[in-house]
Amino acid sequence: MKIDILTVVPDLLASPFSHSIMKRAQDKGLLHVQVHNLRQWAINKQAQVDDYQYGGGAGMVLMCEPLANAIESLQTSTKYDAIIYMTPDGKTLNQQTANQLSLQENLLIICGHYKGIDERIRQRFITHEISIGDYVLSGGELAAAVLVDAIGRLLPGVLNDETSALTDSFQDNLLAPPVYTRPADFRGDKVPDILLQGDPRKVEEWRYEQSLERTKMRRPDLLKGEE
Ligand code: 6GU
Repeated sequence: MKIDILTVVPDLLASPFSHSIMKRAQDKGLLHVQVHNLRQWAINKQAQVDDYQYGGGAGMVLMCEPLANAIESLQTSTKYDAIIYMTPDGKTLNQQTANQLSLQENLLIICGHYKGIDERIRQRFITHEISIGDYVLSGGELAAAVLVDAIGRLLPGVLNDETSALTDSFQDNLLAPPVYTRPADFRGDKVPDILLQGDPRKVEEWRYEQSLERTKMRRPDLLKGEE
């Protein structure tokens, strides 16, 4: 999968994909993330990409021309399956959306900044608008990093058996069960016996019960099929 990201602050996205699982995904050739600086498509020598909003009010808006030129220029070499705008008024990201997007070949992610992007760009080019939760970030970059991570780890071959996405929280609308490692006795707090006894069927059953219990207590909305 190829993911292009368009931003006015490319430095913010320099590190998130250069470590751990995202790095491995790229090293294996399963994921290719490319960050593009919107100022490459600025409208003048001042490298202008934003302007005051019509009607007045605080905050700058990313202008139509740099965005349109950037998107169209990237489209000459890539046919995008989705053009995603990261915005707090978008649809809240969940595992189902991450799963669906992980099946695509080419994604373009646009990061807003300041007050956002001109509405006409949203209507003309954007196919998906995604938020990562009900709070406001100062730009879409960190949200884009979250989205790429959530998608990237689902690509076939990225995770090995031990880190398999199949046992994640949310993958079956249940939270993950508690986990333990050595020692079996930490200051008198013991690991549940069933995990030490070596019966895989019993372990699986116990984990499922724990998942269910934890979901009932912490996220009953998930059991009702809500989001
Ligand atoms: Cl995608 N962008 C911004 N600026 N703030 C957010 C967000 C996105 N998702 C939640 N808050």
